[in-house]
Amino acid sequence: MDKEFYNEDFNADPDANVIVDFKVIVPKGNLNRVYHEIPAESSVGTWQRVAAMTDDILRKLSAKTFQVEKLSDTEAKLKVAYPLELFEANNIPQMLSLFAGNVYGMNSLEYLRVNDVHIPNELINTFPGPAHGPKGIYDIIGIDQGPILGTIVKPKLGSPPDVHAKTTYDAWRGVDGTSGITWVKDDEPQTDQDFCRFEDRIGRVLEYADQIKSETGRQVIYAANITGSISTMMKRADYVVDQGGKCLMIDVVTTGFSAVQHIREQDYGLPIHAHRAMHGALTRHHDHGIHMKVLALMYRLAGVDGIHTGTIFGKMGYGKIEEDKEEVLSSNKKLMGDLGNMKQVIPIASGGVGVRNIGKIIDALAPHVVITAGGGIHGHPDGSAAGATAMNQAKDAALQGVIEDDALLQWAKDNEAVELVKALTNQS
Ligand code: RUB
Repeated sequence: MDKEFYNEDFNADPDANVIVDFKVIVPKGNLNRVYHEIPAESSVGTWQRVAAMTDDILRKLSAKTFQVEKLSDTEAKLKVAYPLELFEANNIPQMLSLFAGNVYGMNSLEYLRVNDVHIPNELINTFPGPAHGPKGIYDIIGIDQGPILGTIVKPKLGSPPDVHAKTTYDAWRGVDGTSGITWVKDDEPQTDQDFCRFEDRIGRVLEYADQIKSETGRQVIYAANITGSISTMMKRADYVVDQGGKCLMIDVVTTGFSAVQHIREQDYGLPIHAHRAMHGALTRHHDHGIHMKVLALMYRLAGVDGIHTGTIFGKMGYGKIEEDKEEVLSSNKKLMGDLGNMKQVIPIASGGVGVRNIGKIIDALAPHVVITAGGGIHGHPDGSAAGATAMNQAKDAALQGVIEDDALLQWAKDNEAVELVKALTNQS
């Protein structure tokens, strides 16, 4: 085969090319073939030469495999360079349809994984990115930095608006008005069901947010889940703005990149909390799909202000979501690292968080993180207010370096952190 799509001597200029790190697993005998086929199918080629293909098109626009690390007769890692001219400004679906499109379905491959993507600043800067970022969020709350503690109202579905709202208030308040958490999010499938209508719920919860403000001076946040069709999301966002809400939540994988880009373009003036439900369908198989850090990067371009990236302890026997620490750290780097002119995105750690493991998250991810605990707060033997206070106490302990179970219980007793003692011993 010729060197149109595979050339190890090709010097891929990182300012002029999007560079994608793939891992491939192929049936025996196919490796060399896919070094050509992946860049061909994902740029200007197809399965055979066509009459209108010119040398000029090939020279200017063909993607090229330019680095190969062969792992075995059937596995390899490759870097493929895509000329910037292939990409449209500010268009995430188009970008993904190029390098993460048809290639997943090619029958010459068994598995294909996009492990990383480099995007030149010229293209990065065509996207809006976050309007607020961590700094904007800290300003709304009136703090200098995180970690910010939060909760997801549980049960995740079924409570009527008054119960949902009162639970939110209890968690914000804690046992004494000042020891509660700051951030409350709806759960990802909670939108506008008969048992808890959107407007009723949001109205009541935001009244409680005002009450907290007048009682304690604290500005708390409610991430109201506006997920739906685009027109529905716009109506819901307007309602949240009208009611004085401070944050919009979107299930960003299930709603899709265009939907997120569209909501960002409306400039509602509120941060966007991105829930990643369904990400595992894309990210979980380590030989196939897309690494979470690549999704994190896409949502940063799209303009969310915070996104779930995991808790770091999924493989340590804690938590409930599968992930490893390196995976989470690499996603968070995509959110918080330098990226053209773009603001940062605050990582959100959630899923199976409790008083026994929150210290590990704080140790690994603080200060720039939102940590949300559902069952870990509402499962407290004395209820949601006590659970929120206990979680805050566990945070204080972690910030003093107390993380492991025995030491944490001793710390709780020494500091008369009654709610934490009860949470750790599961006694009311
Ligand atoms: C957490 C919860 C979160 C997801 C998020 O509830 O419902 O929405 O688990 O997962 P609980 P991730 O605290 O009771 O486990 O952040 O990994 O996407």
